[in-house]
Amino acid sequence: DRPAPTVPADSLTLRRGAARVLIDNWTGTSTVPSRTLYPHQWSWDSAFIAIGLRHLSVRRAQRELESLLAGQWADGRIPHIVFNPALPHDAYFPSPDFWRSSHAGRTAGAPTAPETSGIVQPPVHALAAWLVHRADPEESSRRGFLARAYPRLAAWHDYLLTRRDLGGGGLAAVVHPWEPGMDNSPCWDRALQRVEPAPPDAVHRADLDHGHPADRPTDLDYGRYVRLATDYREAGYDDRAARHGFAVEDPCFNALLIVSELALAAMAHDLGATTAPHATRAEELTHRLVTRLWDDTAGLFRARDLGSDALVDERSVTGLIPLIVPHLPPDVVRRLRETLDGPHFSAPATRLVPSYDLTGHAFDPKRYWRGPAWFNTAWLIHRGLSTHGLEEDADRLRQGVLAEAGCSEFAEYVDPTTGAARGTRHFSWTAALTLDLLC
Ligand code: 9YW
Repeated sequence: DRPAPTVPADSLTLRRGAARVLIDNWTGTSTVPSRTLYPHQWSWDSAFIAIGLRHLSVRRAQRELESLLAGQWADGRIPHIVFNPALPHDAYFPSPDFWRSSHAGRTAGAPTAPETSGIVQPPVHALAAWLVHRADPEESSRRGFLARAYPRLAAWHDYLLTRRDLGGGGLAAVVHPWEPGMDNSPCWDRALQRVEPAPPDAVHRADLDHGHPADRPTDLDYGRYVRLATDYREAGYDDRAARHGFAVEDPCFNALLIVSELALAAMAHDLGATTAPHATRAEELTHRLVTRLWDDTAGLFRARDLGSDALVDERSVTGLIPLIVPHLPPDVVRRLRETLDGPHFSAPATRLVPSYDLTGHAFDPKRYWRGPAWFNTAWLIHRGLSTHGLEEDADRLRQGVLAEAGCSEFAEYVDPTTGAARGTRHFSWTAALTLDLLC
């Protein structure tokens, strides 16, 4: 065991390093998560990136979100990828040729350009837009940033609350493991067993050109991801027509919807609207989140598999992120804090939060969302701890983020038990959220 590194004494060096990553990954209209592994625009990455960019350039942070919103569909969905038309099609798999949004998604309202994917990612965008606005309200008002973003973000949430209420319990469901943003989490293993993988020749692992196979999802995972995406495409990405082979209510996804509803409430107030529904919705969603997903025995939220209508018997970081919701019952907050400090998630060597139960049967400290610690989840939990006045815990996590980001070259993720860097380096949201925690 190595001793936990301290934050580099020179936080200016860290700030410069983080800014350099964001500058290098800026394409002129948005920021790629990684120049090599993820060379297009990703949805929740851009939201996290905008939160950091606002400290470098408010205009650029606005632009980041507006570029993403340019890919929004008429049904309100914000796609998980907006493709850069200048790149060759084999730069990333699945490419625009696979998703065919402008054709296959026409009924569901996909734009004719840009090409996008047909699935979504967690709704952290309204929170990001509000934080970007707050960074310089005058500049934002002068440019009409909120007035343009608000109706689009409200339409996005309407999509999730109507078309994606697949369980009928008032929460939004995800229909693909890429949608909760934690692709190969052990939480999805059982639900995915029901999915027949696509044949190997339908899958082109472009990710393995840039990532180590031990750090990435397996071929079997990819076969199933491709099958689910193909079936959704064949149904025209129409949630009323599609028979989803995978449908899950994810705690992190819904918690972000709640804090983003609260951000919309603040935006509506700022814009002078008097009858916006967002605060009431946030309250109702909080109640449903606790009723449908809280597991009092385990002391964390669980994903609900709508295929079996049962809570998934795995402990994952997704179940801790609802700490970010402000109006949780005090007992739930107390239990979440205990769980964070307990044997399943406490990783003193890094002070970060593993993506999956350290004692769990599927724990793998290297492989993506099956154990490694990620910086976006740490940032969300840090915000949750602060929201509930747990400043000492929040500060410990912040120190962990700054130390590990600095000594891992802004890695995509790290081994929570050693701090060893994993995945790609110079990863944008790691840099952006480091910058945010430094400011
Ligand atoms: C994919 C871009 C995305 C993230 C996800 C992460 C991974 C794989 O990379 O997804 O090909 O979409 O799991 O959270 O947004 O950084």
